[in-house]
Amino acid sequence: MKLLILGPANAGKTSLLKTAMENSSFIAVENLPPTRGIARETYLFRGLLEISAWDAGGQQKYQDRYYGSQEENVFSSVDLPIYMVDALTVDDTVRPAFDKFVGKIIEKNPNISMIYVFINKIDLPDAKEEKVFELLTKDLPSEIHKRLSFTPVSVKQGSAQQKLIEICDKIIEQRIENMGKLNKLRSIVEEFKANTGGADFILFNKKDGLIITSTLGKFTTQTLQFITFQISALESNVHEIYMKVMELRNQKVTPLSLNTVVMESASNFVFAKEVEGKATLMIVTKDKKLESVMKVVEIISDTNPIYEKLINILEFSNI
Ligand SMILES: Nc1nc2c(ncn2[C@@H]2O[C@H](COP(=O)(O)OP(=O)(O)OP(=O)(O)O)[C@@H](O)[C@H]2O)c(=O)[nH]1
Ligand SMILES: [Mg+2]
Repeated sequence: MKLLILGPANAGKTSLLKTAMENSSFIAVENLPPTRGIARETYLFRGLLEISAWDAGGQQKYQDRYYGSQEENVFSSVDLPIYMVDALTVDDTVRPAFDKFVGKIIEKNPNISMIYVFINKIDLPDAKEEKVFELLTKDLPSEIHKRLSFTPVSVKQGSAQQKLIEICDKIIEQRIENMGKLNKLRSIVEEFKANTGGADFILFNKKDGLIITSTLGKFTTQTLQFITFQISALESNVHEIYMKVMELRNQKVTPLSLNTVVMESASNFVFAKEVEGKATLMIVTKDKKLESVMKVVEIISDTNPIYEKLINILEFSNI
């Protein structure tokens, strides 16, 4: 997991990492020299979570490089972005530097869920954490604000370390939970395969089009760009005819939805089915035998208990 901590010089970034991750006391790190460029360290947090910590020295000459030649390296693939400012500095350099950081993090990591902002040194009598908070949030668009989490902290008193540890614990929890879900999803697609005489199932995450799991293991492919099925004209036409048929049969009309498409090759059928707006299941039948095809249709029916299990897991996950 890549942690990037950036912010103005002297804010307390290195002090935080050393005390939270290396078990050093604050006194032991009180006379740290300014960090020159990026200092990288790897920690195994709680023996579980490997953290690659990128501590970005805040002096201007280094900052220019982060947003220049080193941009791709510094800002890409960040899992945990932290911006640290001190609570003493309220001047007109603070906000533009912050906006630049937030903008770059979101640009390079569009799926990032949270950017943490630590307003440090609140132990000092001149600390103005509320003013700094106001300065950083004034006229901030709400879609940006909701991705930011502000915390007034003190590395000296230990609250910054507590907060960082809390964040890392949450990441561990989330990962363990997701692992469990992933294993369950994997076993469900295997169950599908066993019940359909060997069809292959590939489950795609709808949001990014990436494979969640499949009966072919992990493999890379182009993202599935089937964002939503659209066939509006045909759909309304089919709907009308369907209603007529049901009327003639004296059967109840229930809503029709376009959630499955079927394609055919000389030797297979290929199904793509939307799963509760969260995922798309792609199925390649083993052959074109009636039995193989019927089994697939049966398994992806909303009332099939294994299919229901799949829906339940996806419903409560944020994979
Ligand atoms: N009073 C007080 N001082 C702090 C706190 N956190 C850090 N400091 C002091 O602030 C100074 C700068 O700390 P660093 O951790 O080196 O700051 P930095 O953000 O890494 O600075 P650069 O590497 O230059 O970007 C040191 O003298 C720290 O002891 C705090 O919570 N309270
Ligand atoms: Mg430093």
